[in-house]
Amino acid sequence: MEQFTYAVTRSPGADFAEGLTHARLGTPDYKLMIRQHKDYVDTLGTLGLKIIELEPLPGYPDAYFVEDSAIATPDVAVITRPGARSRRGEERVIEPVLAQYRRIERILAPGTVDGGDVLAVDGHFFIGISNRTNKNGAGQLGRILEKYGNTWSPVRVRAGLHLKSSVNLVGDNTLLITGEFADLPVFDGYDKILLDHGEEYAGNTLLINGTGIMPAGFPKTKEKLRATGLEIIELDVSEARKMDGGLTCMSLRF
Ligand code: CIR
Repeated sequence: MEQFTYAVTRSPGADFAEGLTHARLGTPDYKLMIRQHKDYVDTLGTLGLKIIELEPLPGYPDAYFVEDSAIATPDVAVITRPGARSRRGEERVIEPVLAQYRRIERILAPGTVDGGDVLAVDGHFFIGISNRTNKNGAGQLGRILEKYGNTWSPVRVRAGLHLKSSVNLVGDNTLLITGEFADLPVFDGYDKILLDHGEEYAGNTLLINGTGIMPAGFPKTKEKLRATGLEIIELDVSEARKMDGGLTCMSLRF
């Protein structure tokens, strides 16, 4: 299982509630968002990650969802071309940060990729084709990853914003997955923990060097994950959820 050393994070700006969302969960609260974000960053630090914390990016209210602007592997950082127009430009700011640690490659127009659509499992990359990541972008990313010795498969994202809204790695060979994705042949051969109806949001659980960080308030999923022997930390991410985001989106691990 990939071990992470670094996490890039960015504090949410005071304009964060102007970001894109379909969640219809109400207006988020800035103070609470900042507190929850701090808990999140502190937790990553507690788990041993070195935090590369960036300042808010004025004019880019979604920029604290740093996961979307790059894909970092042990060998390369691929700078994306975000699928949402309002987010284009975030990638230009992340590039010089990652260039200090990794060789850089880029997704070029007309390709689009959001990092939230890219799930890495031991050198294999599932790349979601979604409203944000198009076929051209997925193909570009796949070819770059192949150059560095990885394999990939495309997955049509039929539900949720991104692939990782619904599918995530929670063990060596174990996926936490919603019903919409569980039967796809592309995921044959993996052990699967199926999310219960009403707990789909918990699919956005983040595995950091053997510990699972899951959103608070999903007891059935917590029980299922605990039963695998996984150490679990719960975090309240209610305000990021109102902006269609969650635990994986708020950091870029490598
Ligand atoms: C957006 O719509 O782009 C942001 N409001 C949410 C992005 C969440 N990112 C992720 O799941 N990787």
